[in-house]
Order: sequence, then structure tokens, then C-alpha cells
Amino acid sequence: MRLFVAIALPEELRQRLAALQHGLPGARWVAPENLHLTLCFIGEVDRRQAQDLDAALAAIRGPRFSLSLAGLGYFGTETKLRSIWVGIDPCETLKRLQAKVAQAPRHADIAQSSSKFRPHVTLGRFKAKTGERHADFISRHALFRAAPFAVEDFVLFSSFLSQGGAIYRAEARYPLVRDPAGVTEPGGSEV
Ligand code: 2AM
Repeated sequence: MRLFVAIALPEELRQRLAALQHGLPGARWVAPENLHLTLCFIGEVDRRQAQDLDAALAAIRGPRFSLSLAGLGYFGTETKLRSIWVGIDPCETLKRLQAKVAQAPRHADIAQSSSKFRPHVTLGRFKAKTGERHADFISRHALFRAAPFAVEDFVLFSSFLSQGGAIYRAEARYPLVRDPAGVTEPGGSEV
């Protein structure tokens, strides 16, 4: 199975993001129900690795916190966009959670390439050449901002490719703690 670990977004927020998803030629927009913030891409694993990964993720302790989506950016170049995404306000608690999640594959004997965490919510992907309309879209929405939301858990998702696109299924949810004796961390905005 193909797995990744992510923070799911509230319905209302996904609807706000979905309202941005139009007017760009060649875009493969992410289905609104699939919009998420990836903490760690795992890739293809077997059943035993998935079980070990689940155990390692379940052992993670961290506080609840609040996150705000802000800004809009892209991967690739303006003439050859790979994706357009919404960014996240800097959050130390998120960084610490991601660092813990990124350790979990090691405990499950899953090889990982180490890449810097660049938190984002992908809105759409592109294969063909991109142009002025895309550049205009990016600058028009550069100051996008949404109300903060509470992150109360993180999720192990499986991903299947179907004819209608990717189908994500929440395989397990891992709660973060509300009143974390011993896990309250400075610098975050815990809720
Ligand atoms: P993306 O949003 O930046 O494209 C499910 O596919 C999630 O895993 C997506 O959020 C995607 O990130 C991420 N993902 C898919 N393939 C990946 C890869 N090879 N390396 C890192 N992340 C990947």
C-alpha cells in the first residue's frame, strides 16, 4: 500500500480552498475532499512495515496546536509550474511534530530520502507549459489568508489511484493532547 502522514483540514477550510480552484488551463486540481497538509510521504510499504509504522506513529506524544493557512506559492518555475499550493504561517509546534513523524519510518524499516520540510497544501498540479494567467493567479492570491484551525490529531492515509483520480483513505488517526503535562512546548500556540 502507498501511505503518507498528514494533517486533515476542516471541511469549511477545504471549501475556501476549493473556491480558488478554477480558471487555470492545464490544472489538475486536487479534489476538495483530498486537500491536506503532508507531514511525511511514506510511499509503498508491505503489511508488516505498515503495522510497525502505525506503532511508531501511535507512540508520538505532542500537544494540540492551531495553524493558519497563509500565502500562495508554487513549485517549479513560472513557465513550467509543477504545483500551486497554499502556505502555512510559521509554527514551531508543527515543525516539532513533523520532525517526530519523520523519524517513524526508520522504526518501521522504511527507507526515506531526507528532504527539508516545506509545509504546504497543494491546490493543483501541472504537466504542460504554464504562462501569464498562471503568474497572474499566483500574484493575485499571494496574500491569501484563512482563519486559524485547531489541530487535534494527525492521520495515516493510504492512497489508491482510480480512474477518477487519487482516493485517499484515513487508515488511522493519532490524537494530540489537550493539556499536555510534560509535552507543553514553548514557542507554539497550543489550544
Ligand atoms: P504534494 O502535495 O507536494 O504533491 C499524497 O500524494 C501526498 O504525498 C501529497 O501531498 C504529495 O505532496 C506527497 N507526495 C507524493 N509523492 C511524493 C514524493 N515522491 N515525495 C514527497 N512527497 C510526495
